[in-house]
Amino acid sequence: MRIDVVTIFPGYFDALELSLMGKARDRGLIDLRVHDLRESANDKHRTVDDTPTGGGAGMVMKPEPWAQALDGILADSVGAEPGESDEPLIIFPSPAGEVFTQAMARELASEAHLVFGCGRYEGIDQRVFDEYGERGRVRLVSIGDYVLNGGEVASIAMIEAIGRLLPGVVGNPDSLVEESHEDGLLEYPSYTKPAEWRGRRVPDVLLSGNHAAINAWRHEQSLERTRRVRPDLLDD
Ligand code: 6GU
Repeated sequence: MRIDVVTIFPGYFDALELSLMGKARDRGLIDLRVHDLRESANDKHRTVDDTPTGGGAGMVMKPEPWAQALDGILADSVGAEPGESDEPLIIFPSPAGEVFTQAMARELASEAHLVFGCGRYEGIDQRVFDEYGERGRVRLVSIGDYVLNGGEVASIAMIEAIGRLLPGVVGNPDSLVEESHEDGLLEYPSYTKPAEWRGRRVPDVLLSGNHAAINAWRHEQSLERTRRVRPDLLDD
């Protein structure tokens, strides 16, 4: 999968050189390219923001640097024809977007080319969304009901959630199946050796060798935990 990121803080994305994401990149499974939006600003101060039209607090990101950056990426995309399956999907992280879920991560993992446009300040001029939404596919996506300073941390979270679903990124694919949210429930508790630690015993069933009983216990734990912590997940 190809992933382009446009940001005024490329340094955030150094985190994706670590651990599984770093290995996936070294192995060519994820082609991540980070672009500094300021390089698409044409004035000598590399201005990317301006005051909100109509007044109000904060600053808004100017449309033209975004257009320069996105046009460059789209022109150099895998299958740049609109309507083709390889047509890139542009994601703008935004607290005003649809909420990112494991189901959305699965859906996005089947894309050939994702572009993350990281806004800062009070957001990006609306005409950028309108322009690229008309020319291709654009989604505004939030990672939850709280406010971050910009789209960078949200993009990193989404790229990791999507990237680990790509074939070969996680060594043992079984570990993807038994996780929280994959079956709509929270994950059951895990234990390792020793069987007793500071007077706390591992539940006997896990030491029984009875795999049917172990699976039943784990499912019951998942249900109980979900009912207690996230009853909203059981609503449907
Ligand atoms: Cl995607 N961006 C920002 N700035 N804040 C958020 C968010 C995104 N998702 C939750 N809060």
